[in-house]
Amino acid sequence: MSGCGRIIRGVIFDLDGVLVSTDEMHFQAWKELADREGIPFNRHDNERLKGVSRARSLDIILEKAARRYSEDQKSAMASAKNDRYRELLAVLAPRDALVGAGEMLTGLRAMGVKLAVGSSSRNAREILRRVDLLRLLDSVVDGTDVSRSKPDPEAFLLAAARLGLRPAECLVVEDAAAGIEAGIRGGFSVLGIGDPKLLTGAGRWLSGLSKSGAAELIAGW
Ligand code: B16
Ligand code: MG
Repeated sequence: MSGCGRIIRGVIFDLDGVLVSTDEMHFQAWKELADREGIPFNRHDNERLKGVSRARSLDIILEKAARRYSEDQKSAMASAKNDRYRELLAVLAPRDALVGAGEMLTGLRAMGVKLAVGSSSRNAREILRRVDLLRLLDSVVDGTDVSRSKPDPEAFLLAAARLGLRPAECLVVEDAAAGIEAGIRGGFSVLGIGDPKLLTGAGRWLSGLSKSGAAELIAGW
């Protein structure tokens, strides 16, 4: 939503695809698992996994499986994928924050804007620590804090509550269709990061956080 004369007092950032990109690591870990099981999985399929939970990601991958898996087998597969993903995360360092992310957080903080992350990832805190952005945030809501993952607005609503703000006072910044939908359903102003054709419903779009100043980001909603 934009053009309603809202004053933005808080910004809730999605993590993966907005502040940092671990897409390639998620893809590699899922691809290795799919190959082991003989399940077709390519980069096009991978697009559907962005922003959704680990369990839902596995269900999407298993749509193309030739056999059925028990809940115990699925839980073991999700856990094996996460072990591999965490091995890959070990190389993450401050240089891996996306261009403009640190500057945007620093600029907004200097203006007194409250800052949170609302991520589906259960690894969000560790990722933020590795890229040295954790210290710039007032609150982090991750996949361990919510029972319903995006497109449900639970993560963003909890983040706003922790900032002491109403949804109408917060801007959600998201790169995935599921997250844009979550922001809209929660009553937030929503900025899309990426291709407007894939992110319908956002009030505005940017190709990345380096394309805007902090004051510009929150003005005019
Ligand atoms: P994990 P976000 C999401 O992070 C990723 O976009 C999505 O691909 C992943 O499946 C999900 O986190 C869960 O991640 O397996 O680490 O719990 O975009 O919501 O920050
Ligand atoms: Mg994302």
